[in-house]
This record gives sequence, C-alpha cells and structure tokens, in this order.
Amino acid sequence: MDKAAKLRQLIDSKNLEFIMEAHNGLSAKIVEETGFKGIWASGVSISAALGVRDNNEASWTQVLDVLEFMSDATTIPILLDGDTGYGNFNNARRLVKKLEQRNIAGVCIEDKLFPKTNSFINSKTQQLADINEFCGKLKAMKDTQNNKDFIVVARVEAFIAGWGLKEALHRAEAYHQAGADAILIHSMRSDTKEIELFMKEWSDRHPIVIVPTKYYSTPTKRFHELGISLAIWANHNLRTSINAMQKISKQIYEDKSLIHVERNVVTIEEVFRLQEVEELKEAEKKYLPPQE
Ligand code: SPV
Ligand code: MG
Repeated sequence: MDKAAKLRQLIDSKNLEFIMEAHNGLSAKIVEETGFKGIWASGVSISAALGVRDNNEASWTQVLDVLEFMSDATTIPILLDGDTGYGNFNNARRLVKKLEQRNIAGVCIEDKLFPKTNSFINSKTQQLADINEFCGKLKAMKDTQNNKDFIVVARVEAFIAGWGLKEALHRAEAYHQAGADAILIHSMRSDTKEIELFMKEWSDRHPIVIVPTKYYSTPTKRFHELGISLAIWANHNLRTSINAMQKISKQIYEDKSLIHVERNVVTIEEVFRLQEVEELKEAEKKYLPPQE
C-alpha cells in the first residue's frame, strides 16, 4: 500500500486516528519509530524550525525541500499543512503535482488569504477566502492529482475568524461538494463547544479532522464519542525541543562545562542509530573495493 493509500485508510477508518507533528527528517523519523501511523508536517513548526514566522516567509519550495527529507526518512504517510495553497488555484495545483513527486500523501489547505497568519494570532481580524474561489482551488487540486488516493483536506477557519456555526457549516458543505476528502474544523476555544455544535449538525456526512491544541484538556474519549476521524497533535515535537534546547544551552553557557549535561542528553550513538550509520557500513562492505 502506498503512502497516500495509507493516509486515506486513516481518514476513512471508522476509528478515531491520530497523527503527530514533525518538522524535519529527524522528528519525522522519531514520530514513525514511536508508532504513529502518520505525520503532520506543521506549518508553524517547519517555519519556526527554519527561524522564520508562520506567515509564508519560507517559500513553498523551501517547505518542499524540508518535506523531501521528511519523506525520505520515513515510511508512514505525511499530511502537509499547505497553508492557503501558496497562491491561487494554479499555485495550489502545482503544489499537488510537486507533492506527489515527493511521495507526500496529502495536503490540507485553509480558507484564508495568502500570505497567511497563524490561526492563534489576531484571529478575529483574519479574512476568510471567498467560498467560490476556495472551492475552485479544491477542484483544481483534485483534478490534478495522479494518485487516486492523494488526500486534500479543506480547513474551515470560520470559528477562528469569529464567524458562527452557520458559516462554518455552510463552508464545510461547500468544500465537501467541491471534492475535499475531509474537512478540518478548527477552533481556538479552550473547550469543545464549537466542535460539539458543529459535529451535531454535521452528523456523519464526511470525515472530520481536528487540531485540539487549545482544547488540550478534553479527554480523547470525547473525540471518539463525537465521531471525529482524525486528531492532529500539531506542534508538540517543536515545543518540547525548544524546552530542551533552551535548558541545555543555558546550562552549558552558565557552567562553561559539559560535566552536568552528559547524562541528560542522548548518546552520540543514538544519533548515529537514527541516521542509520550501520546501513552505510554494510553498504560499504558490499560496494567499496576490499581494503588491503
Ligand atoms: C500548524 O500546525 O501549523 C497548524 C495548526 O496550522 S495551528 O497552529 O493550530 O493552526
Ligand atoms: Mg499551520
């Protein structure tokens, strides 16, 4: 089964499934080793790891370069956070072509304007895309894909931008009709009020994806009960790595020594294992001329 088919299986399964954020080849590999069945290539995490803002400051080809490393390092499917598709329908369909070439299983696009701003910054002043324009973008993406299983998720930002349930449902249905394989309904409330209202009206129409970053205290059982298809743990590898790096940098800076840190970091052998150094050793035996 190829990666796109694996992602389709996760989205279409009757169970609640989970994918985990990664932002480079190493974090992607760790997500796979942990046991997750899929990876969220998060826009905020990739941009932050590149040292820039989540405002399309990294170009789409720079994001593609990161994805290529992530895809090469893993066998589980990657769902790209494709922001707004990096332009109009034409940019978005070219994105699909390039993602398929890199074996990326799917992309999620959000109904905002390019250049985008992260949903948790000035959310109420964020403008939504015109519905027809966004539907045209989704159609162009679906018409472009070669692999029938490639996934296009449509992300509804109506709640984020301060519109109500009616607008959220109207947009979700329009995107569903336009051919989106699933709808991501985003909310920045600390409870699930908006998600619950939405799910009640939506019932079982089409797979629903959520990002519970802000309503993290909700027991996962509730997502099961609501009939959610896929939950995205969206930025936690990035955030924990920031913790770890700030701590270790501070300690080494203050101590001017490594005495107190060695036992708190992974061994260099663990780094080599993750890089698959053994595989290269074996390949050298096979392909290099024998050493005298
Ligand atoms: C991301 O991970 O970049 C997302 C999810 O888009 S969020 O930051 O919650 O909007
Ligand atoms: Mg994002």
